[in-house]
Amino acid sequence: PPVRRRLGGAWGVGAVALAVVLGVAGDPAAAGLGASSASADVAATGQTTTVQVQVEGMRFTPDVIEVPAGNELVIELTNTGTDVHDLVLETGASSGRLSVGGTATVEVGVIGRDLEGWCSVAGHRQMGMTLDIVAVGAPPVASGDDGGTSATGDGAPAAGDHAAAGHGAPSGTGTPASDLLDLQADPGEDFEARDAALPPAPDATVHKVTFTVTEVQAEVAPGVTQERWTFNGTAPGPTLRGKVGDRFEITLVNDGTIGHSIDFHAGALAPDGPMRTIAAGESLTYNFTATRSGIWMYHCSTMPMSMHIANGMFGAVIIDPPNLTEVDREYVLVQSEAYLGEVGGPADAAKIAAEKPDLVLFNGYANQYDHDRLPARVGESVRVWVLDAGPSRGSAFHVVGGQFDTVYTEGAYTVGGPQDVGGDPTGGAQVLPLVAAQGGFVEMTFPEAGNYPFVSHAMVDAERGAHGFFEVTE
Ligand SMILES: [Cu+2]
Repeated sequence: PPVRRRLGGAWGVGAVALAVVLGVAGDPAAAGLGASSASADVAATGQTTTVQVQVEGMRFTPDVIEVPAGNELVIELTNTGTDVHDLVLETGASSGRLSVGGTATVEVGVIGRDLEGWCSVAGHRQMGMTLDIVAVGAPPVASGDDGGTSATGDGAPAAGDHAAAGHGAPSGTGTPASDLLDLQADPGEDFEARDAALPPAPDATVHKVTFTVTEVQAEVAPGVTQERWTFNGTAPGPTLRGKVGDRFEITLVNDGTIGHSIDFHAGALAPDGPMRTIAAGESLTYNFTATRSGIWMYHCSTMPMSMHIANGMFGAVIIDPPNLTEVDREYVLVQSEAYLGEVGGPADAAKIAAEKPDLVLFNGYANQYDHDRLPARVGESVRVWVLDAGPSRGSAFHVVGGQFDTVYTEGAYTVGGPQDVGGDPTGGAQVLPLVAAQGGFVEMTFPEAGNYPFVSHAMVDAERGAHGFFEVTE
């Protein structure tokens, strides 16, 4: 059986041999004590070991506690970190959520075997917030038998290991949301797709906007609800639009339960102050001038960023190129991945780390424009802005039955446009290629009435939600 890496070296080899010899005697589950017991079958000494544990960044310090087997362990935890944290043990003992500066005492009980603990705030365990309690002098037990310890031995649950990923989390129901996933299902009578139509930039040259962070329950596919972390209640957050030279004065208010922040790619500035993480209840101002055109991503930049973005904290700022031509219709689509955690819980950090999304979404909901098709008319010029918010995967935006006469990617026309790039008016394109965090737009004219699917032509993504329709009429 695999042995915990922390044992390592010669001790690890010895532990394997001993585990075989001791067999059932060393197995707390077999002894009827189960995963919730810290004591295994050790005799209590009547003594208590008290340990102060603090937080440094995304670490517990100390992160290994050695306790003489048979002693009671009491952990006095102080959150000396910069964000909300907690300590949950595999026995189920928990400190509860601690805000910055908060303290709690965790009575672990008599220590008869090694135990693992972690911070249950989404993504923190995967970033290394684990705590190992080593029972000194207890019979060694191989990790495969010690009840509740991850089989990978490094504190990170394997992808799809929902029980381990969600253990001790405050939200979520314990049921994997992916169990409910049915992409053929109808979203229901009252389903309303997010409006993909893009209004023109306002005349004002100063944009004063408040972004309020909330953690809400929202569907990402029919019948599949996740805890989404949002700017102003939706994922993606609001689309902002302006012109080169415009000033953006953003107030960020954190009405969530943990630390959050924001990073606007649309402005260049020193990130130190404006992109700092603020605790729940705090706010900050973030001012920038848009000096360059394009469709720019914004996102929460609090660690782990992959988790905060995967949970919905992203959106687009569109800065019109000065020579942008008039078109008949404009749409904006933001592509992102969903890594389903428990029903009602946040994303699954192990799936994020493995880049194994359950869904790829346009504007936050699987296949939503299959149900509410985007209208267009034959002969109209249609511009579609696309941002790939990731957090990790690219996009190959394509319209089935359509051809792009103009492509603009990351600040430059690559096909067509006012300068007729390449000097070949017959040139066309089939895909807008975007890696994570890139954006651009395409322009096209539909030749005849019909239903034109749009997809990410990375086919596995089209088949897990990155799909919609233009409904083109005469
Ligand atoms: Cu955040």
